[in-house]
Amino acid sequence: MKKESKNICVVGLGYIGLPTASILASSGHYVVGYDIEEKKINLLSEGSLPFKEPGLKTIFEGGVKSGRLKFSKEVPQSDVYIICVQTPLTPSKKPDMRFLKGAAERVAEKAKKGSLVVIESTVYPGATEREVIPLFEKRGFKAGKDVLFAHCPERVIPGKIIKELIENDRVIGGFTERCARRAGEIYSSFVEGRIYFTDLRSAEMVKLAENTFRMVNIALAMEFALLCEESGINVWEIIKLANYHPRVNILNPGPGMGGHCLPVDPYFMLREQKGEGIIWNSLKLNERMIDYCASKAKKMVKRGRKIAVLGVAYKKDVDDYRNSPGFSIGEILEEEEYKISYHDPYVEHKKVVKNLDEVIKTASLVIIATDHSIYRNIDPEILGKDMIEKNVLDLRGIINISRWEKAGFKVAVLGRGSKG
Ligand code: SAJ
Repeated sequence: MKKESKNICVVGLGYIGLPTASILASSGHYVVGYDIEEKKINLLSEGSLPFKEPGLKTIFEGGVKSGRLKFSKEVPQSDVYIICVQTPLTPSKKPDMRFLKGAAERVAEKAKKGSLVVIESTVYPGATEREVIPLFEKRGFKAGKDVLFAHCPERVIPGKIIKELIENDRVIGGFTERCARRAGEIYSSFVEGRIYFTDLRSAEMVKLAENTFRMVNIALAMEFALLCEESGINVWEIIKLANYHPRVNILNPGPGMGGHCLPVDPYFMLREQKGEGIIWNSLKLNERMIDYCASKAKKMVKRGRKIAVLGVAYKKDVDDYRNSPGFSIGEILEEEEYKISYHDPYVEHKKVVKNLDEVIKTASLVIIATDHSIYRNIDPEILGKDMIEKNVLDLRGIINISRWEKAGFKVAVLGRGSKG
């Protein structure tokens, strides 16, 4: 596909938008990054990054230095707009399209004939046509003719965003085939993976299907863990052995799927459907895991004792704590009069202490809530020396049980039945 420099405005400079803007600039486009948060624009304009992501600093600084990456507090006129704003859930678990509609409104005010608008935000099937396109049509633009629309969902994971933005295959859905092709010209300027074309709603549904597939499979692993605990079986042993089957890949149980994707996106799929099926029940099981894990902790130590929660990031080796099981479990225990301390080597948060000794001191229980790599090799002999009681609840199945038992710990592991 031909590679031509375009004026591109990336709307929303979060975990997806900022890396995407940086990569587009390094691929020869003239990029303006816009975000509704003025303090983020100020930070970026001073050359600072609002979050850590391997490889981002180099590409970001290269783009700024080349003059191809700039930041603005206003949405500019542009050939192409790529919208990467958050699409959370409302309290009643319905898609909250406010941020997307706000961003689309600001783009519609500046769009001109020939503009291409790509939505990367995760939306429900039909959302681009129902929530975005009318904002342009009310200004006299004809969709697919005056302004082109496409949906290109992202599928990167924190910690590998730059690499995956370049290497992952992408799906592009167009309002018309021409819309999809025009979007393809932009993405093929930096995507080394394959680009697959489809229609708008299919692309919107593909994203949801990907994350729902993963969510349901993790929920299945969680259900296996609960069943194994009841039957005195060690689920971790079962998973290891079952996965030797050439066509079986059971995922890991955990204290609850966090982040802004897996516990959220499947609700977009259920938008109009009453929840009774596998997806609904998997989401409900995921939500129950927080209470289940808190009740496991309550059975191990008396009220009023201190409990150290290790890990508040939603998954290993990242600094993102959205929908974090660690904080949710800690909050339940705090309501039951336990004293809670939080440790996390990656997360910056007022409740999080970086000094592990301080977090552990006088604790009666250590809960491992995130499978950060550094927790795998903690020395229980050292860790336990300042504890009042030596109890550990491993919610991620990562510790060496015999090593902790030898250090005098009473060990409980999610999914490991008492006789397991
Ligand atoms: N988790 C488990 N057990 C597992 C795997 C994960 O409990 O076996 C938990 C994690 O601890 C975490 C949550 O699930 O709390 C989600 O982690 P994740 O690694 O599964 O996914 P995300 O949310 O970081 O990224 C997902 C990815 N989607 C798929 O793998 C299908 C990613 O490709 C998407 O780009 C991302 O959602 C997104 O932004 O949609």
